[in-house]
Amino acid sequence: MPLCSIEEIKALEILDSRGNPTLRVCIKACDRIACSSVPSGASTGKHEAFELRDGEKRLRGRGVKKAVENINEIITQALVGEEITNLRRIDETLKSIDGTPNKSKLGANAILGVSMAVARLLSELYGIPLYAALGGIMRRRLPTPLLNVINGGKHAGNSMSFQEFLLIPHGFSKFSEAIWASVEVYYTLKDIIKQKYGAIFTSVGDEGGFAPPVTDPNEALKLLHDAVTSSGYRVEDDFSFGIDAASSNFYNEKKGKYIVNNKELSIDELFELYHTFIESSSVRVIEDPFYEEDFGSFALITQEAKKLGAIIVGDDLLTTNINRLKKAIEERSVSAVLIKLNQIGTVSETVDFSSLAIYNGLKRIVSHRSGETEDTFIADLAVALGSEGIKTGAPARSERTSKYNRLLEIESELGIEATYAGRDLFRSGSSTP
Ligand code: 2PG
Ligand code: MG
Repeated sequence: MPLCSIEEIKALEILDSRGNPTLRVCIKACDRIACSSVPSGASTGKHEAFELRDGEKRLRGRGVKKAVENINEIITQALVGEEITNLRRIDETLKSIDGTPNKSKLGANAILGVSMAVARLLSELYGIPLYAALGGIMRRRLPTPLLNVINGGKHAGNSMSFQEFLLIPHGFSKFSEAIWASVEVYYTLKDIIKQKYGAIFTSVGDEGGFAPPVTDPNEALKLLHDAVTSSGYRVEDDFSFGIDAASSNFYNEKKGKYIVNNKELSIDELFELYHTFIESSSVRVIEDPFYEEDFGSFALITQEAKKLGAIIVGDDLLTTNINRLKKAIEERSVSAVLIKLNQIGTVSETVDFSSLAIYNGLKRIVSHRSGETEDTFIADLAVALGSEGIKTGAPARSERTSKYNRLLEIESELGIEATYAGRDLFRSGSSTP
Protein backbone atom coordinates (compact mmCIF):
# COMPACT_ATOMS: atom_id res chain seq x y z
CA MET A 1 0.00 0.00 0.00
CA PRO A 2 1.40 3.46 -0.86
CA LEU A 3 1.92 5.86 2.06
CA CYS A 4 -1.29 7.81 2.35
CA SER A 5 -2.32 10.67 4.59
CA ILE A 6 -5.86 11.63 5.50
CA GLU A 7 -6.87 14.49 3.21
CA GLU A 8 -10.43 15.16 4.24
CA ILE A 9 -13.06 14.06 6.77
CA LYS A 10 -16.69 14.95 6.26
CA ALA A 11 -19.67 14.13 8.47
CA LEU A 12 -23.32 14.43 7.55
CA GLU A 13 -26.54 14.11 9.53
CA ILE A 14 -28.58 11.29 7.92
CA LEU A 15 -31.68 9.22 8.80
CA ASP A 16 -31.66 5.88 10.58
CA SER A 17 -34.30 3.15 10.16
CA ARG A 18 -36.60 4.79 12.75
CA GLY A 19 -36.34 8.20 11.12
CA ASN A 20 -33.97 9.41 13.83
CA PRO A 21 -30.92 11.39 12.86
CA THR A 22 -27.56 9.66 12.89
CA LEU A 23 -24.11 10.20 11.39
CA ARG A 24 -22.48 9.29 8.11
CA VAL A 25 -18.75 9.90 7.92
CA CYS A 26 -16.61 9.92 4.75
CA ILE A 27 -12.82 10.03 4.73
CA LYS A 28 -10.47 10.68 1.81
CA ALA A 29 -6.85 9.57 1.32
CA CYS A 30 -4.79 8.90 -1.82
CA ASP A 31 -7.81 9.86 -3.91
CA ARG A 32 -9.96 7.10 -2.39
CA ILE A 33 -13.05 7.85 -0.33
CA ALA A 34 -14.72 5.48 2.16
CA CYS A 35 -17.86 6.13 4.21
CA SER A 36 -19.61 4.55 7.19
CA SER A 37 -22.84 5.16 9.11
CA VAL A 38 -23.46 4.85 12.83
CA PRO A 39 -26.31 2.76 14.36
CA SER A 40 -28.31 3.60 17.49
CA GLY A 41 -30.08 1.48 20.16
CA ALA A 42 -33.41 1.85 21.98
CA SER A 43 -32.99 -0.63 24.84
CA THR A 44 -29.57 0.70 25.74
CA GLY A 45 -27.45 -0.60 28.62
CA LYS A 46 -26.58 1.80 31.46
CA HIS A 47 -22.86 1.46 30.82
CA GLU A 48 -22.78 2.15 27.08
CA ALA A 49 -20.46 4.83 25.71
CA PHE A 50 -22.11 8.23 25.39
CA GLU A 51 -24.22 8.97 22.32
CA LEU A 52 -24.11 12.72 21.70
CA ARG A 53 -27.46 14.26 20.73
CA ASP A 54 -28.26 17.96 20.48
CA GLY A 55 -31.02 18.01 23.10
CA GLU A 56 -32.66 20.97 21.42
CA LYS A 57 -36.28 21.43 20.34
CA ARG A 58 -35.48 20.39 16.77
CA LEU A 59 -36.26 16.71 16.08
CA ARG A 60 -37.26 16.21 19.74
CA GLY A 61 -33.70 16.71 20.87
CA ARG A 62 -32.40 13.86 18.73
CA GLY A 63 -30.37 15.91 16.23
CA VAL A 64 -26.66 15.10 15.88
CA LYS A 65 -25.42 18.43 14.55
CA LYS A 66 -22.99 18.88 17.47
CA ALA A 67 -21.47 15.49 16.71
CA VAL A 68 -21.20 16.50 13.03
CA GLU A 69 -19.42 19.69 14.09
CA ASN A 70 -17.07 17.76 16.38
CA ILE A 71 -16.01 15.63 13.41
CA ASN A 72 -15.81 18.43 10.86
CA GLU A 73 -13.82 20.69 13.20
CA ILE A 74 -12.03 19.06 16.17
CA ILE A 75 -11.42 15.58 14.71
CA THR A 76 -10.58 16.96 11.26
CA GLN A 77 -7.98 19.26 12.80
CA ALA A 78 -6.40 16.38 14.69
CA LEU A 79 -6.38 13.79 11.89
CA VAL A 80 -5.95 15.54 8.55
CA GLY A 81 -2.35 15.00 7.45
CA GLU A 82 -2.02 11.85 9.64
CA GLU A 83 -0.69 8.79 7.88
CA ILE A 84 -3.36 6.14 7.47
CA THR A 85 -1.68 2.80 8.06
CA ASN A 86 -2.73 1.83 11.54
CA LEU A 87 -6.33 1.84 12.74
CA ARG A 88 -5.36 1.29 16.37
CA ARG A 89 -3.18 4.42 16.39
CA ILE A 90 -5.97 6.52 14.93
CA ASP A 91 -8.43 5.13 17.50
CA GLU A 92 -5.95 6.04 20.27
CA THR A 93 -5.74 9.61 18.95
CA LEU A 94 -9.54 9.86 18.88
CA LYS A 95 -9.75 8.59 22.46
CA SER A 96 -7.10 10.99 23.69
CA ILE A 97 -8.63 14.10 22.10
CA ASP A 98 -11.93 13.12 23.70
CA GLY A 99 -10.23 12.46 27.02
CA THR A 100 -13.29 11.10 28.89
CA PRO A 101 -13.84 7.46 29.94
CA ASN A 102 -17.19 7.18 28.11
CA LYS A 103 -16.40 9.39 25.08
CA SER A 104 -18.85 12.02 26.25
CA LYS A 105 -16.91 15.05 25.02
CA LEU A 106 -16.89 14.35 21.28
CA GLY A 107 -19.63 11.68 21.44
CA ALA A 108 -19.08 7.95 20.94
CA ASN A 109 -21.22 8.23 17.80
CA ALA A 110 -18.81 10.83 16.34
CA ILE A 111 -15.72 8.79 17.27
CA LEU A 112 -17.17 5.51 15.99
CA GLY A 113 -18.20 7.01 12.63
CA VAL A 114 -14.59 8.06 12.04
CA SER A 115 -13.12 4.78 13.29
CA MET A 116 -15.39 2.70 11.01
CA ALA A 117 -14.72 4.92 7.98
CA VAL A 118 -10.95 4.63 8.58
CA ALA A 119 -11.25 0.83 8.71
CA ARG A 120 -13.17 0.83 5.45
CA LEU A 121 -10.70 3.22 3.81
CA LEU A 122 -7.82 0.96 4.84
CA SER A 123 -9.51 -1.99 3.14
CA GLU A 124 -9.95 0.15 0.00
CA LEU A 125 -6.31 1.18 0.03
CA TYR A 126 -5.13 -2.40 0.59
CA GLY A 127 -7.48 -3.49 -2.18
CA ILE A 128 -8.95 -6.32 -0.07
CA PRO A 129 -12.43 -6.88 1.39
CA LEU A 130 -13.19 -5.26 4.75
CA TYR A 131 -13.39 -8.63 6.55
CA ALA A 132 -9.91 -9.53 5.32
CA ALA A 133 -8.48 -6.11 6.20
CA LEU A 134 -9.85 -6.41 9.75
CA GLY A 135 -9.40 -10.12 10.38
CA GLY A 136 -6.69 -11.40 8.02
CA ILE A 137 -6.77 -13.07 4.65
CA MET A 138 -7.44 -16.57 6.02
CA ARG A 139 -10.92 -15.73 7.35
CA ARG A 140 -13.60 -17.93 5.88
CA ARG A 141 -16.28 -18.77 8.46
CA LEU A 142 -19.78 -17.36 8.07
CA PRO A 143 -21.65 -16.78 11.36
CA THR A 144 -24.89 -18.47 12.39
CA PRO A 145 -27.67 -15.89 12.09
CA LEU A 146 -30.06 -15.31 14.98
CA LEU A 147 -33.13 -13.89 13.23
CA ASN A 148 -35.45 -11.78 15.34
CA VAL A 149 -38.83 -12.82 13.95
CA ILE A 150 -41.12 -11.91 16.88
CA ASN A 151 -40.59 -8.47 18.38
CA GLY A 152 -41.69 -7.20 21.79
CA GLY A 153 -40.36 -4.99 24.59
CA LYS A 154 -39.13 -1.57 23.48
CA HIS A 155 -39.11 -2.60 19.82
CA ALA A 156 -42.84 -3.12 19.29
CA GLY A 157 -46.26 -1.80 20.29
CA ASN A 158 -47.53 -5.10 21.78
CA SER A 159 -47.41 -6.01 25.48
CA MET A 160 -44.83 -8.80 25.30
CA SER A 161 -42.18 -8.17 28.00
CA PHE A 162 -39.41 -10.09 26.24
CA GLN A 163 -37.83 -8.08 23.47
CA GLU A 164 -36.86 -10.71 20.89
CA PHE A 165 -37.74 -14.25 19.83
CA LEU A 166 -34.95 -15.50 17.61
CA LEU A 167 -34.93 -18.19 14.96
CA ILE A 168 -31.57 -20.02 14.82
CA PRO A 169 -30.90 -22.13 11.69
CA HIS A 170 -28.02 -24.12 13.22
CA GLY A 171 -28.42 -27.39 11.30
CA PHE A 172 -27.40 -26.39 7.77
CA SER A 173 -24.08 -26.78 6.06
CA LYS A 174 -23.99 -23.36 4.35
CA PHE A 175 -24.94 -19.84 5.42
CA SER A 176 -27.04 -19.36 2.28
CA GLU A 177 -29.01 -22.58 2.94
CA ALA A 178 -29.62 -21.40 6.50
CA ILE A 179 -30.91 -18.02 5.33
CA TRP A 180 -33.24 -19.36 2.66
CA ALA A 181 -34.66 -21.94 5.08
CA SER A 182 -35.24 -19.13 7.60
CA VAL A 183 -37.06 -17.13 4.93
CA GLU A 184 -39.41 -20.09 4.36
CA VAL A 185 -40.12 -20.21 8.08
CA TYR A 186 -40.66 -16.43 8.16
CA TYR A 187 -43.29 -16.72 5.39
CA THR A 188 -45.06 -19.52 7.28
CA LEU A 189 -44.94 -17.60 10.54
CA LYS A 190 -46.67 -14.71 8.77
CA ASP A 191 -49.43 -17.06 7.52
CA ILE A 192 -49.94 -18.51 10.99
CA ILE A 193 -50.11 -15.07 12.64
CA LYS A 194 -52.56 -13.86 10.01
CA GLN A 195 -54.80 -16.85 10.56
CA LYS A 196 -54.66 -16.73 14.35
CA TYR A 197 -54.72 -13.01 15.16
CA GLY A 198 -55.71 -11.23 11.92
CA ALA A 199 -53.86 -9.58 9.04
CA ILE A 200 -53.21 -6.37 11.01
CA PHE A 201 -50.68 -8.27 13.15
CA THR A 202 -48.50 -9.14 10.19
CA SER A 203 -47.07 -5.62 10.22
CA VAL A 204 -43.56 -5.60 11.62
CA GLY A 205 -41.62 -4.07 14.53
CA ASP A 206 -38.34 -2.13 14.51
CA GLU A 207 -36.22 -5.12 13.55
CA GLY A 208 -38.54 -6.62 10.93
CA GLY A 209 -40.13 -9.27 13.16
CA PHE A 210 -43.87 -9.60 13.69
CA ALA A 211 -45.52 -8.16 16.79
CA PRO A 212 -48.58 -10.34 17.45
CA PRO A 213 -50.82 -9.56 20.47
CA VAL A 214 -49.13 -12.16 22.65
CA THR A 215 -48.07 -11.64 26.27
CA ASP A 216 -47.21 -15.23 27.17
CA PRO A 217 -43.68 -16.13 26.02
CA ASN A 218 -44.72 -19.80 25.74
CA GLU A 219 -47.27 -18.79 23.12
CA ALA A 220 -44.59 -16.95 21.14
CA LEU A 221 -42.31 -20.00 21.29
CA LYS A 222 -45.19 -22.21 20.14
CA LEU A 223 -45.65 -19.93 17.10
CA LEU A 224 -41.97 -20.40 16.23
CA HIS A 225 -42.22 -24.15 16.72
CA ASP A 226 -45.32 -24.41 14.48
CA ALA A 227 -43.75 -22.21 11.81
CA VAL A 228 -40.67 -24.45 11.62
CA THR A 229 -42.58 -27.76 11.47
CA SER A 230 -45.25 -26.47 9.05
CA SER A 231 -42.43 -25.36 6.74
CA GLY A 232 -41.19 -28.94 6.62
CA TYR A 233 -38.14 -28.46 8.88
CA ARG A 234 -37.25 -30.15 12.17
CA VAL A 235 -36.93 -28.36 15.48
CA GLU A 236 -33.58 -29.33 17.12
CA ASP A 237 -32.09 -30.87 13.96
CA ASP A 238 -32.48 -27.82 11.71
CA PHE A 239 -33.60 -24.96 13.94
CA SER A 240 -33.47 -23.94 17.55
CA PHE A 241 -34.69 -20.77 19.24
CA GLY A 242 -33.31 -17.86 21.18
CA ILE A 243 -34.70 -15.13 23.41
CA ASP A 244 -33.35 -11.68 24.12
CA ALA A 245 -35.22 -10.96 27.34
CA ALA A 246 -33.62 -7.47 27.66
CA SER A 247 -34.85 -7.91 31.22
CA SER A 248 -33.62 -4.59 32.63
CA ASN A 249 -36.61 -3.11 30.81
CA PHE A 250 -39.16 -5.07 32.86
CA TYR A 251 -37.32 -5.17 36.16
CA ASN A 252 -38.73 -3.27 39.09
CA GLU A 253 -35.63 -2.37 41.08
CA LYS A 254 -37.49 -1.29 44.21
CA LYS A 255 -39.44 -4.53 44.46
CA GLY A 256 -36.66 -6.74 43.07
CA LYS A 257 -39.26 -8.33 40.73
CA TYR A 258 -39.70 -8.88 37.01
CA ILE A 259 -43.02 -8.25 35.23
CA VAL A 260 -43.65 -11.03 32.70
CA ASN A 261 -47.01 -11.90 31.17
CA ASN A 262 -48.67 -9.37 33.52
CA LYS A 263 -47.31 -11.22 36.57
CA GLU A 264 -44.65 -10.22 39.09
CA LEU A 265 -41.91 -12.86 39.11
CA SER A 266 -39.13 -13.29 41.66
CA ILE A 267 -35.60 -14.08 40.47
CA ASP A 268 -36.20 -17.77 41.28
CA GLU A 269 -39.48 -17.88 39.36
CA LEU A 270 -37.89 -16.23 36.32
CA PHE A 271 -35.00 -18.70 36.59
CA GLU A 272 -37.50 -21.56 36.52
CA LEU A 273 -39.22 -20.10 33.46
CA TYR A 274 -35.91 -19.97 31.58
CA HIS A 275 -35.15 -23.50 32.70
CA THR A 276 -38.42 -24.72 31.14
CA PHE A 277 -37.74 -22.82 27.92
CA ILE A 278 -34.38 -24.54 27.55
CA GLU A 279 -35.59 -27.96 28.62
CA SER A 280 -38.93 -28.11 26.82
CA SER A 281 -39.01 -25.48 24.07
CA SER A 282 -35.65 -25.89 22.29
CA VAL A 283 -34.34 -22.53 23.48
CA ARG A 284 -30.55 -22.67 23.16
CA VAL A 285 -29.66 -18.99 23.56
CA ILE A 286 -30.86 -16.55 26.23
CA GLU A 287 -29.62 -12.97 26.21
CA ASP A 288 -29.83 -10.66 29.23
CA PRO A 289 -31.98 -13.00 31.34
CA PHE A 290 -31.54 -10.80 34.41
CA TYR A 291 -31.07 -7.15 35.30
CA GLU A 292 -27.87 -5.57 33.97
CA GLU A 293 -26.13 -5.37 37.38
CA ASP A 294 -26.99 -8.88 38.58
CA PHE A 295 -23.76 -10.73 37.69
CA GLY A 296 -24.63 -13.37 40.34
CA SER A 297 -27.95 -14.53 38.88
CA PHE A 298 -26.34 -14.54 35.43
CA ALA A 299 -23.70 -16.91 36.80
CA LEU A 300 -26.31 -19.32 38.21
CA ILE A 301 -28.30 -19.53 34.96
CA THR A 302 -25.07 -19.83 32.93
CA GLN A 303 -24.00 -22.94 34.87
CA GLU A 304 -27.49 -24.45 34.59
CA ALA A 305 -27.79 -23.65 30.86
CA LYS A 306 -24.39 -25.24 30.22
CA LYS A 307 -25.61 -28.58 31.57
CA LEU A 308 -28.50 -28.42 29.12
CA GLY A 309 -26.44 -27.37 26.08
CA ALA A 310 -27.58 -23.73 25.97
CA ILE A 311 -25.67 -20.44 26.18
CA ILE A 312 -26.27 -17.26 28.16
CA VAL A 313 -25.34 -14.02 26.41
CA GLY A 314 -24.41 -10.71 28.02
CA ASP A 315 -25.51 -7.58 26.20
CA ASP A 316 -26.70 -4.82 28.57
CA LEU A 317 -24.68 -6.63 31.25
CA LEU A 318 -21.39 -6.13 29.37
CA THR A 319 -21.97 -3.26 26.90
CA THR A 320 -18.94 -4.40 24.84
CA ASN A 321 -16.79 -3.04 27.67
CA ILE A 322 -13.57 -4.87 28.58
CA ASN A 323 -13.78 -4.03 32.29
CA ARG A 324 -17.30 -5.37 32.58
CA LEU A 325 -16.24 -8.47 30.63
CA LYS A 326 -13.34 -9.03 33.07
CA LYS A 327 -15.81 -8.94 35.97
CA ALA A 328 -18.15 -11.36 34.15
CA ILE A 329 -15.23 -13.74 33.47
CA GLU A 330 -14.20 -13.67 37.14
CA GLU A 331 -17.75 -14.39 38.26
CA ARG A 332 -18.42 -16.85 35.40
CA SER A 333 -21.57 -14.86 34.57
CA VAL A 334 -21.85 -15.60 30.84
CA SER A 335 -21.01 -18.22 28.24
CA ALA A 336 -21.33 -15.76 25.32
CA VAL A 337 -21.00 -12.07 24.57
CA LEU A 338 -22.91 -9.73 22.31
CA ILE A 339 -20.66 -7.37 20.35
CA LYS A 340 -21.91 -3.91 19.38
CA LEU A 341 -19.51 -1.32 17.98
CA ASN A 342 -21.42 1.70 19.25
CA GLN A 343 -21.57 0.46 22.85
CA ILE A 344 -17.83 1.10 23.10
CA GLY A 345 -17.13 3.55 20.27
CA THR A 346 -14.05 2.38 18.34
CA VAL A 347 -13.33 -0.57 16.06
CA SER A 348 -10.09 -1.50 17.85
CA GLU A 349 -11.70 -1.66 21.31
CA THR A 350 -14.44 -3.85 19.79
CA VAL A 351 -11.79 -6.22 18.41
CA ASP A 352 -10.01 -6.30 21.81
CA PHE A 353 -13.29 -7.15 23.55
CA SER A 354 -13.82 -10.03 21.13
CA SER A 355 -10.25 -11.30 21.69
CA LEU A 356 -10.67 -11.35 25.47
CA ALA A 357 -13.89 -13.32 24.97
CA ILE A 358 -12.16 -15.92 22.75
CA TYR A 359 -9.27 -16.40 25.19
CA ASN A 360 -11.83 -17.21 27.84
CA GLY A 361 -13.74 -19.72 25.72
CA LEU A 362 -16.82 -17.53 25.29
CA LYS A 363 -18.99 -17.55 22.16
CA ARG A 364 -19.37 -14.26 20.29
CA ILE A 365 -22.39 -12.77 18.54
CA VAL A 366 -21.90 -9.58 16.53
CA SER A 367 -25.05 -7.47 16.69
CA HIS A 368 -26.91 -4.67 14.94
CA ARG A 369 -28.84 -1.99 16.86
CA SER A 370 -32.59 -1.51 16.65
CA GLY A 371 -31.92 1.83 14.89
CA GLU A 372 -29.85 0.85 11.84
CA THR A 373 -28.72 2.16 8.48
CA GLU A 374 -27.91 0.51 5.18
CA ASP A 375 -24.26 0.18 6.26
CA THR A 376 -23.13 -3.46 6.14
CA PHE A 377 -20.02 -3.05 8.34
CA ILE A 378 -21.12 -5.64 10.94
CA ALA A 379 -21.41 -8.39 8.33
CA ASP A 380 -17.71 -8.00 7.52
CA LEU A 381 -16.89 -7.58 11.20
CA ALA A 382 -18.53 -10.93 12.06
CA VAL A 383 -16.44 -12.74 9.42
CA ALA A 384 -13.31 -10.81 10.46
CA LEU A 385 -13.72 -11.81 14.11
CA GLY A 386 -14.78 -15.34 13.20
CA SER A 387 -17.75 -14.84 15.50
CA GLU A 388 -20.03 -17.85 15.95
CA GLY A 389 -23.18 -15.73 15.56
CA ILE A 390 -24.64 -12.59 14.06
CA LYS A 391 -27.86 -10.96 15.22
CA THR A 392 -29.23 -8.60 12.61
CA GLY A 393 -33.01 -8.83 12.64
CA ALA A 394 -35.64 -10.57 10.55
CA PRO A 395 -35.09 -11.39 6.87
CA ALA A 396 -37.05 -8.21 6.06
CA ARG A 397 -36.48 -4.41 5.99
CA SER A 398 -33.49 -3.28 3.98
CA GLU A 399 -31.42 -2.07 6.95
CA ARG A 400 -31.54 -5.71 8.20
CA THR A 401 -31.36 -7.58 4.88
CA SER A 402 -28.39 -5.48 3.72
CA LYS A 403 -26.27 -7.35 6.30
CA TYR A 404 -27.57 -10.78 5.27
CA ASN A 405 -27.05 -9.84 1.62
CA ARG A 406 -23.46 -8.85 2.34
CA LEU A 407 -22.88 -12.22 4.03
CA LEU A 408 -24.36 -14.00 1.01
CA GLU A 409 -21.93 -12.03 -1.12
CA ILE A 410 -18.97 -12.94 1.10
CA GLU A 411 -19.97 -16.62 1.02
CA SER A 412 -20.13 -16.52 -2.75
CA GLU A 413 -16.75 -14.72 -3.00
CA LEU A 414 -15.13 -17.32 -0.76
CA GLY A 415 -16.61 -20.14 -2.85
CA ILE A 416 -15.74 -23.63 -1.68
CA GLU A 417 -13.47 -22.21 1.02
CA ALA A 418 -16.46 -20.80 2.91
CA THR A 419 -17.56 -22.58 6.08
CA TYR A 420 -20.63 -22.08 8.29
CA ALA A 421 -20.59 -21.81 12.09
CA GLY A 422 -23.90 -23.69 12.53
CA ARG A 423 -23.87 -25.57 15.85
CA ASP A 424 -20.54 -24.01 16.90
CA LEU A 425 -22.73 -21.26 18.34
CA PHE A 426 -23.60 -23.40 21.34
CA ARG A 427 -21.34 -26.44 21.07
CA SER A 428 -19.16 -26.48 24.17
CA GLY A 429 -15.44 -25.89 23.81
CA SER A 430 -13.68 -23.39 21.60
CA SER A 431 -14.29 -23.39 17.87
CA THR A 432 -11.85 -22.57 15.11
CA PRO A 433 -12.93 -19.52 13.12
C1 2PG B 1 -30.48 -5.64 21.73
C2 2PG B 1 -30.54 -4.63 20.61
C3 2PG B 1 -30.52 -5.17 19.21
P1 2PG B 1 -31.16 -2.14 20.94
O1 2PG B 1 -30.99 -5.40 22.83
O2 2PG B 1 -29.83 -6.68 21.59
O3 2PG B 1 -31.48 -6.12 18.94
O4 2PG B 1 -31.56 -3.69 20.78
O5 2PG B 1 -30.36 -1.76 19.76
O6 2PG B 1 -32.48 -1.40 21.03
O7 2PG B 1 -30.39 -2.02 22.23
MG1 MG C 1 -29.99 -7.27 23.73
